[in-house]
Amino acid sequence: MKTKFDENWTNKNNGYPLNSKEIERYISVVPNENQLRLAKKPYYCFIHFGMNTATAREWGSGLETADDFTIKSVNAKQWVSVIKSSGASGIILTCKHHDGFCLWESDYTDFSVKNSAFKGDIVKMVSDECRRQGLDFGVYLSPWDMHDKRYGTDAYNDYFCNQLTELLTNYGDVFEVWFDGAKGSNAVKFEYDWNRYFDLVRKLQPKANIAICGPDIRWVGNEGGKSRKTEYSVVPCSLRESERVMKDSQHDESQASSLQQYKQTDEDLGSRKILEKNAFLCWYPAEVDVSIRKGWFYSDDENKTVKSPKKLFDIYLDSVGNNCTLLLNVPPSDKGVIHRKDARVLKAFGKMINSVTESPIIVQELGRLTKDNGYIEYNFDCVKKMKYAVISEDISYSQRIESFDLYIKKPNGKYKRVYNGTAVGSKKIIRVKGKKCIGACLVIRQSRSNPIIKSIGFYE
Ligand code: FUL
Repeated sequence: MKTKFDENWTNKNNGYPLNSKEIERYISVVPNENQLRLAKKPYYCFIHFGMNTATAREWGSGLETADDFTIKSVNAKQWVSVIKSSGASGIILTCKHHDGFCLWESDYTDFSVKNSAFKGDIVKMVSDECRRQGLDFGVYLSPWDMHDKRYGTDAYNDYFCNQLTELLTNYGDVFEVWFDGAKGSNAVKFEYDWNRYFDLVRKLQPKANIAICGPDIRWVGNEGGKSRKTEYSVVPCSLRESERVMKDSQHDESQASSLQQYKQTDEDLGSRKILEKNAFLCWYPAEVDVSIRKGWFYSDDENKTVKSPKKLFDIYLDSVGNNCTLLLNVPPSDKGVIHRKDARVLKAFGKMINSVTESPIIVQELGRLTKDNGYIEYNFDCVKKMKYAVISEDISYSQRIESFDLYIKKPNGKYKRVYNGTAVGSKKIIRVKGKKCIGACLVIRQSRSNPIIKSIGFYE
């Protein structure tokens, strides 16, 4: 029977099988507990701070000495409160960037705050402050180290593991460990002992997700804050290796800006066409990493490049609102504080995030759709000016929806399609721009087996 929306998902499923052995294989891939937890806290921040903050560079030279770290004070309380004001749930700190300088007093090198004018352990200051203000704490430890003489030998793998052990035992719970794939093109050839690193993280911080070169969180593929039109979390397992072999990551300092110009290559990572060719699949959700400013590290001459709240909000909708997590970098200055311009923007950005769900029209938990409810229709009690629709699949049953339409019911009773989407996943936020309506309807056009919708909400 034809419905007023022509055909719903149960009729044709766009010509794709709704169920089969092959589809069972796709939807059997689900997030583990750590990845489920991550999806519930999808927005968190990076802090790039260290030797490069003191020298106003993006990458070090490998020739710095501890004396070059001339920073005298750090206001960790301000860092955390400013970031918290934007609604972020955690902070990942660059404990050691490529220059090799350590922000904690490591027992395994002299190249740390211990031998600089700065007195104190910055990792401790930040992790303590995160806990005090209720934010999660995460660790960035650069595998590539242009300073340490052991780099390129087995002894470096031991050194790296010793440092990881310090960071993962002395600073409380760690929610994410970020392993960067970047490595200078003239760096010595060296294979990191990734499995040893991963085992250590699992042993010392079993609740931490390991990102980028790690197996839990996938790099979205650019540093410009842009996700794909369709972001699937079920992808071929081979993708977990791709950053480890450094195919697309940064090879020299000047390449950073080209990464901000996101590429459209490898647009499709998880459609049926891709999955059917791959025997091994995994849950590997994307993380969008982007800086609030041009560079990853602070420099005075980039104060003009601070993104506006509106720009950050667009990035938020395109990441958190598009089945990704968002890792927004906020670099404190050499004065040890987050610049007031960034602070102002972050607060306004936080307000914009809150505004999405501030005024609900209807929010409902749904569950499994059956053949009889191929579309879900809502009538509002009066005319509303709808601004957002937010849909979440229950990803503990994998990611199923492949195509959907959103209609509004206009005050004259006629339906109008306002959005045609593909994947939904953990969260899809649709901007409807305050359209007047007396109802709304979600029509699933294509799905891998029956969709299981956790919640759907319409907001003014
Ligand atoms: C890149 C690094 O080279 C940048 O300096 C920055 O840390 C960014 C997040 O990752 O690979």
